[in-house]
Amino acid sequence: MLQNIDISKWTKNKKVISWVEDKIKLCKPDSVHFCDGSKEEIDSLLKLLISQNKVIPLNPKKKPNSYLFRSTVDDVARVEERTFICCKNEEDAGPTNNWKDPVEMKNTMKDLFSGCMHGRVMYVIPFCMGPLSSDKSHIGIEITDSAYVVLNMNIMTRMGKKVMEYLDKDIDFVPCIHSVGKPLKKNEKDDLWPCNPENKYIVHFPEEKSIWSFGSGYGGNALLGKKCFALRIASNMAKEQSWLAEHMLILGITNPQGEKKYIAAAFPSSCGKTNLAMLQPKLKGWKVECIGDDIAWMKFGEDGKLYAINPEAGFFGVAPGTSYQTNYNAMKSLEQNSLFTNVALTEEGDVWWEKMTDKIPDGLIDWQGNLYDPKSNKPAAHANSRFTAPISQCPVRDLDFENPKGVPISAIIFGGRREDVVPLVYESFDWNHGVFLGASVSSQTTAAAKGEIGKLRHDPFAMLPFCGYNMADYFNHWLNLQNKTQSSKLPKIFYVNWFKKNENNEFIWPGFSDNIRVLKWIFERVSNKVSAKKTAIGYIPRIEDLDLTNLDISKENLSKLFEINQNLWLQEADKLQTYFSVFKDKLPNEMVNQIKSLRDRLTKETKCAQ
Ligand code: TSX
Ligand code: MN
Repeated sequence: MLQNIDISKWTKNKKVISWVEDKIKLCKPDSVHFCDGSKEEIDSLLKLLISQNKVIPLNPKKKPNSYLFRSTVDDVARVEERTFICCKNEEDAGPTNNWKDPVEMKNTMKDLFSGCMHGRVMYVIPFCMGPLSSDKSHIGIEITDSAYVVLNMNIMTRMGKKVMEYLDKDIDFVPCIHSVGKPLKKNEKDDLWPCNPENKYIVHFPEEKSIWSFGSGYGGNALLGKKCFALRIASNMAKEQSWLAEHMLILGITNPQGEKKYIAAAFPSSCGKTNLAMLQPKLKGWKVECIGDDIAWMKFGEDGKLYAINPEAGFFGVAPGTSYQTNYNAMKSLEQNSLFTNVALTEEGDVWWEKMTDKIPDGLIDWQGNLYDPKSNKPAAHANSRFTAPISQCPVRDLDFENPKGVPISAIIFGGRREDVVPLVYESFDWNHGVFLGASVSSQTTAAAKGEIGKLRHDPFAMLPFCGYNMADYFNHWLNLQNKTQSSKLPKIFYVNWFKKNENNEFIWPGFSDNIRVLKWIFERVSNKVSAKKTAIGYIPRIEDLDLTNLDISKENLSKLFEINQNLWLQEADKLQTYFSVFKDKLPNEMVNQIKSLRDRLTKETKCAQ
């Protein structure tokens, strides 16, 4: 049984003390552990998990200080249908979120959490999203009964003792409570991956800015600093305080003359965001450096420019597809001090996943712990298996990653996976048109498990599962930002598509390292060094302005890459209008105007050069 715990020894912050006391009473853990983030703490947690067979230490000669976790089959991904935004008015959650009344939901959660940590340790994790000393950063505390969560939060956030001085100064925090939802009876043996698949709830209270998560131990469901806090709750804070919390990578790009600019980019899943964030450029003299691969918090600086920080401290990346060929810098980042979830295990005690190497190693153990049969037609690693690696280990991490000011953003890129219609790159006419491009982000599906392959899915700003309020209000928030600064200070907005195919169903653009050619054009557009061709959908590069040095691509393929088909684009406008109709009269008029102007430009066949 739990003795009285004196929380005031841990912090002077009254709000923290009463919140933690309250949750101890509610969850009734066997003991409470206040995380300090020390090496000793992490090592002893690992020792405990190893003794319980809940983690497999990898071969230190292959992956030093790295560990493999295996989840159960019913807990392998985020659960969007179990994710809720609980604000007073349903309309404030909007048509793209699941809404529940906050009072009702709070009662449901209190019932679920009541006694849910019986037989377990309650870990209290103070964490900071963003550099510790930054005025753009925000603090949270996650209460959890999962040691896996503690280990991951230790890589993904700045956590532990270093955060306490800020809490002691009475700085506000976002309370986050998580439980795997599997209390243990006396002498009951624990599962290797405890969870409660029948009762998963990922719940956000945007008005009080708190998070309650129950029943899942996986990724974004359980590491509450990431999608729940840094996107869903932070998007609400951002709306109230005129900043942006976005599902964007941040990269620095330096030209051969040593001039540097920063770019933020938003893509739906399976478009290779992590690959772009740490790209190895093909063009001589160009350099790309990584600030982050998933989330950007952007606020206006005193100079009127938009400054971005990465609230995270690690990569929680999809493993399959990652290789030294497709993403050398990610592979270097995960060579040590990393965690792996649901990947395959080799005979040598190393990790493996699909497309890591051409040859499938002999004697693989699959993600469920069974000997792998390459003839089974099933993958050895789960399609959503993950690596957790510190950004500090990324060979091309940007030195300004820890800069509390953040980095000035010169360009914002949106994109999606489209076999047809959308050209390799185009630039918006102005801010309103750029916001329209963000709102129109869509991607064709790749995963066979989720509906048909190739189906078009709208995913505005790549924020569909992550916007913590009405998406129509979010469009409006983006439109309003232009009133906060001079238009010359705003980033230029672009749209890219690496995935156009030819009539033989082959990708036309080589992608990956060659994407630097597109980034170069964007860089030079931003510095007004290169011209563009005005079309009905936006500005596209003149072929002679795109650096195609040492690239073997035919004239036909090139023209196909930049073809704008009037009929297909009119259909595109129709599809978008249909999609936007879910927002009813909440949709900003400007979005309606943008569709109308697009149709007008397409039908007027504007082919005027500029
Ligand atoms: O990440 C990708 N990027 C961005 C890289 C910085 N991928 C992988 C997407 C799944 C996550 C890409 N796939 C990209 C891309 O630019 N392009 C493609 C399509 C493609 C795939 C293979 C080849 C060319 C294009 N070529 C060969 O396989 C030889
Ligand atoms: Mn993401």
